[in-house]
Amino acid sequence: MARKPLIAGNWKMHGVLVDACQLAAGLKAHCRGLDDRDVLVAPPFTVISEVSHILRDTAIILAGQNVCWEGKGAFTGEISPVMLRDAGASAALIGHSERRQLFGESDSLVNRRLKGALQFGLTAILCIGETLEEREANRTLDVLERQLRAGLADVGGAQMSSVVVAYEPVWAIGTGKTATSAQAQEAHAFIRHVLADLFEKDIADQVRIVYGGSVKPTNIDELMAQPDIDGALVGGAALDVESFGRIIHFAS
Ligand code: G2H
Repeated sequence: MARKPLIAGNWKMHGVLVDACQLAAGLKAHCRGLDDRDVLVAPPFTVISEVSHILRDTAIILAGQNVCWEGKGAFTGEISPVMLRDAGASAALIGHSERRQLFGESDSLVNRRLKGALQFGLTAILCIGETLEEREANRTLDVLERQLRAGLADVGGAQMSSVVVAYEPVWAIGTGKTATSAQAQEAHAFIRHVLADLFEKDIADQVRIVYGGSVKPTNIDELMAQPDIDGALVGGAALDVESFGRIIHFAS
């Protein structure tokens, strides 16, 4: 089965309401008539509701940049999957390297968040990726396998239709350095191989694996030409509507 490409924009901690509204309105114009690919944006929590209103008559998917595993409760500072849905989101990024590196999120916490997202009906975008030190020590594949197996622990094959994997090498995030398309393809093929081992080949073949790390209008076409790259998770370039528009319209 052909996998529908997914281009996702992660706005990170950028912009206040006026910027978010402007970006959403611009994005809407760029996505008109595009139905052979999915477009997703992950705005800061505080503006999701307003962005959802602007995008209400489009197919653009909204995501939280993280999510708690519980529907409600005494979890100060967290946002629940129920709240995300209420604000208009249907997906959540989980385990982004900035969460892992700057906020100490462990593989087991990532797994808890992912299971919570699935339980409450969100699509979970599981982010994995190695650091520069790990790559230089030839540990890339070990790290990817560990993060995948731990992140997807106790997840059933039937739930995998609601999971997207994002491969984001930490050394390529916001640094201007992009993995070469060959490096990215190698990692994506390995991820699919691990998924086939964890579930079964048919399921692994259906999971979308997107690449993130300094994706730009100038490298998207080559990345998307790789057989196991099903889309992109874009940070910096997603804040500029023209750049993101060009990325959405990658040459297929
Ligand atoms: C990786 C990516 C988006 P950027 O974090 O998730 O950001 O495109 O700025 O490297």
